[in-house]
Amino acid sequence: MRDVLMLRRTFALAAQGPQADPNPRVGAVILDAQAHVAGEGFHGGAGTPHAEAQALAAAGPAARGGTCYVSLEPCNHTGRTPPCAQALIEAGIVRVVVASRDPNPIARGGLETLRRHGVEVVEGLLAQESRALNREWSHALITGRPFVTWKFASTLDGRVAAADGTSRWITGDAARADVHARRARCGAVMVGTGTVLTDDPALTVRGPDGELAQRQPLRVVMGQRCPQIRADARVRSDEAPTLLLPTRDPAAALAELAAREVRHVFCEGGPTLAAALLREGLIDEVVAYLAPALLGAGAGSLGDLGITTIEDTVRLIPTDVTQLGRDIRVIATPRRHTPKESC
Ligand code: AOF
Ligand code: ZN
Repeated sequence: MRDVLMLRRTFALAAQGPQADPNPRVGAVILDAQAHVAGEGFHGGAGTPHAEAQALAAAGPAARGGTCYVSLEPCNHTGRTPPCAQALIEAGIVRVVVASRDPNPIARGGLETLRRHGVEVVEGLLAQESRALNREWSHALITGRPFVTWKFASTLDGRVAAADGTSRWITGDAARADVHARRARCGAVMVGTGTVLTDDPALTVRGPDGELAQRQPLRVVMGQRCPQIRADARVRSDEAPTLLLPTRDPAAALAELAAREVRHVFCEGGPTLAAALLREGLIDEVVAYLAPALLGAGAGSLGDLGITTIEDTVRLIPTDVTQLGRDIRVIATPRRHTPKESC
């Protein structure tokens, strides 16, 4: 009972950290030998100490003979920071309770190290909840490719632009603020070359007054027309890093991003790129902003999927419907996501 309660506390701590690539959100609690809380910690973002290291620092010598609760298996590697399994052993922790194993092939193995050093290890409690804390990160590490969110904003009749090509602004301020908040949590914002050549988007994360956020995701432009993107295109500004991927193969593009530690891709169109991803089964979530407006003509949000009969419709499972100002946001998944864990 106490194990479950303490693990829930580690989840609450983890949720205080930023949700942003490439690192997971992790929380840890240390109890001293008398089972009193001696220290707590959570991970504050890439390059900062891990949750266990924070909790150990807070506990100091009180950790000796104590228990460490942590939402994710302690790491076993020297990455941006030293291995936590070793730090727990050196601090004299005698019992470690973790909610889920680490799917990261570079970092995992902490539980074996702890057991080898005589530390009692309890695992598997609340594993689903722990993975849900880092849905996209877990997906990326388990499958080897980033989690892909496809976002679009359209009129109720599914148009993303008018017949003359104009497209600003279909949705209102609240919907646009929501888009920026979602961009901010991703490792990369991706569009096709068509979108850059016709819309010249900046693809940066900005506040309500246009001010740039401190952390900017990688801007990715994919497609064979990359060489046509002008040097003064807004996506090439120095406001954020940019990667041009002159390929039409979405799986290859995602593999390239996975190699750069991108765990969550926010795909913002256009219709050709979205269709290419969907055809390959590479879209994990759809976030649609629907404005109460009608155009009747103009480009649609999604290109040809090769579907000719209603039986082949791509059916989605809706997970959330929310009104934002006058617009409606629908979140849906193409299929249920239960990637098998290999560890
Ligand atoms: C975190 N925070 O609290 C824990 C993590 O690149 P590094 O050195 O920061 O290592 C990142 C990996 O360490 C991460 O992918 C995960 O496997 C493991 N544990 N990571 O960012 C933490 N405990
Ligand atoms: Zn660690």
